[in-house]
Amino acid sequence: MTLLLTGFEPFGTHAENPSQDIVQAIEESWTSDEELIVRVLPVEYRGAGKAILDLIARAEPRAILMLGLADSAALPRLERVALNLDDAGIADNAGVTRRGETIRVGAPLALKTGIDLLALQAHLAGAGHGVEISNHAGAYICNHIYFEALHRLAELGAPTPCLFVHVPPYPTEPSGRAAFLAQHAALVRDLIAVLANPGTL
Ligand code: PCA
Repeated sequence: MTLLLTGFEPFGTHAENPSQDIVQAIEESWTSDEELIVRVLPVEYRGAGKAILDLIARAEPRAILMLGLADSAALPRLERVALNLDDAGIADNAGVTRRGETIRVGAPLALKTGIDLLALQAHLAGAGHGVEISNHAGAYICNHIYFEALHRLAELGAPTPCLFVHVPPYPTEPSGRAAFLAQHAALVRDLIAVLANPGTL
């Protein structure tokens, strides 16, 4: 049984994506015996959607944590809900723009993580991590893979803990980057530990 951790490539006007650097830092420093699969996904509706479904099918992860960048975030955001909707003003990295498109016809308009986010937020606060709870992951690629993952797990009837977390952009001061990365890597390690053992909440 494995754990799955994903981040995203840069996109739009962003020359870099901290979610990519955070997951790579975790991969490089992972010492646990438990297998961790780390993937940096393309910022493409089709490519990222296919990648997450393939990973679920092949790896059968026992917990899934997905990270992406939210430009407007001041604190990491625990995303509660994924919408069955692709709708963004910017194209993806393959040049595809989607407006008002249903992801899975016949599926519910929204799906919710099974994780108790209030309990998770309190647990993380106890470990020194300030995080926000968000009810809207947007309607771009992050939301797309979150919806696809939650939908597939529901289809499978799998109780697999699955969470999307948006991280803020890097601080503008270059000197703050190392601390930002260390803080977010520590948060992600704690999140993985909880998702792998949800009874700790
Ligand atoms: N953030 C975008 C897509 C990739 C990423 O890191 C989003 O919020 O959808």
